[in-house]
Amino acid sequence: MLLSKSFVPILKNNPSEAKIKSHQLMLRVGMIKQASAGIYSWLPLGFKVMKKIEDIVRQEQNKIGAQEILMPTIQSSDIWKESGRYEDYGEEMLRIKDRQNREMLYGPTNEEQITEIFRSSLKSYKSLPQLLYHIQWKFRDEIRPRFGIMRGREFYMKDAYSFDVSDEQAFYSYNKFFLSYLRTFKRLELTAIPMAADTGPIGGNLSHEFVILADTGESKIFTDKRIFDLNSNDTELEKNSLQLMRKKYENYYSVTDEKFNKEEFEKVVSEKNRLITKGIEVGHIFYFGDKYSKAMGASVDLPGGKKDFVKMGSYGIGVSRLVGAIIEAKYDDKNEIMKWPLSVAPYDIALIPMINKNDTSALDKAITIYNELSKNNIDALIDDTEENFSSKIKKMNLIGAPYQIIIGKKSDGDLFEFKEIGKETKNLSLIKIVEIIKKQKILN
Ligand code: P5A
Repeated sequence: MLLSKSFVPILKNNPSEAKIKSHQLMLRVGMIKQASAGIYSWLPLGFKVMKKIEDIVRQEQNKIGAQEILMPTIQSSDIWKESGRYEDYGEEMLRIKDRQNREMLYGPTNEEQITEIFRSSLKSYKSLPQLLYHIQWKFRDEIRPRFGIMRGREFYMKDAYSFDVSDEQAFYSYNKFFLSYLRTFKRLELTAIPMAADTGPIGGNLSHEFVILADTGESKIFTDKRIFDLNSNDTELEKNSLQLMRKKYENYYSVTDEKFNKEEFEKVVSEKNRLITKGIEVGHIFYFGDKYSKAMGASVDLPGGKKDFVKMGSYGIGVSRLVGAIIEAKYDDKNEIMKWPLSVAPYDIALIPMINKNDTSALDKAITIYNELSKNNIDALIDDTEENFSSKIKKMNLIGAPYQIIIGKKSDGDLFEFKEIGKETKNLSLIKIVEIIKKQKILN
């Protein structure tokens, strides 16, 4: 792709309305454009990153056997009246009337809708467990939308729902999502820590928030530092060790402020291991048993002729919020360098030819390199403008493709100036460059 033809409206300076670095960068490189308070259009660069994040989230859901569906954004108020949440949800719910004067709403979450789908489709314990998810826009009329897409009114969420025959089976499903979340965030190069959390309007009494550390985060957290050294691997997906895996995390004190108990914190965490800080909630999982199934009559036949309400949990990931969370974690705002993880980068590599009016040989060379990279499924962005070298580098550092090739006077013959963004330049052949990037892609 040629930069001159891409829709990447870059601003020279940080927009004054943006208070945190993710919001600043997203506006600066034209990833998003505000439509109204807390509501954004996603422009090509931002959209590309969000879709790549969505894909990783999807792959990890599929890996644990969750099945993808798509529920509507607009829901009928009837099901919310059945669960009792129509009134409880309050002002955050965007209520709409259709032309027949029927009360509808823009879904802030989908516990009711999924319970309605389940109860009208499945009747036997033999169909359980069921893990269903969708990735869909939500609307919450937040009182204080802020920090761009971090706390939007309209936002993109992956929400999954589990249906089981017993509490024991349901905890197994809960633990599967717990592990899948650790894996998802790891692939996004984020360290997200599970923290015991409050359940708020979703309900139930077992819940974990997945939080990444950031000064600009809105969640206050209290943890034992040693939790950051834990690592989960795939072999733990086995039934018994899944439970152990969650226990391993729960052995370390780690809670959000609603669950904080000073006395306990000081008793179980030695002073040198205490960490009180802020973080961004990128995911949240809940177990609420039969809260919705009982209120809405979602039951299954058990062996022996009895019936019971299904045991349910729900599991959310803030897909649009993750775009901002990755920037908060990776953007060096002092040096104005963004380095996207290769797995979600808007482009794999930036080609920066030094062009002047009378000599287009560097651009021609860039196009040849581009074609070779394309053949290898490497997505490159060429800066084909006639700006000076330092402003080209500045722009590409903001866009944040993890690799760069500079094509100038020094690139003689088969060797090119290649670098990983923010690091030293090396002179390498194109074959070697392709090999490095392909290898990195496989690791992702
Ligand atoms: C779990 C899935 C739920 O809604 N119901 C279905 C449960 N949980 S939650 O914690 O309320 O939201 C899940 C994740 O969505 C992101 N999120 C937001 N992102 C941007 N702007 C918002 N206003 C917003 N609200 C929630 C968070 O990442 C949260 O963990």
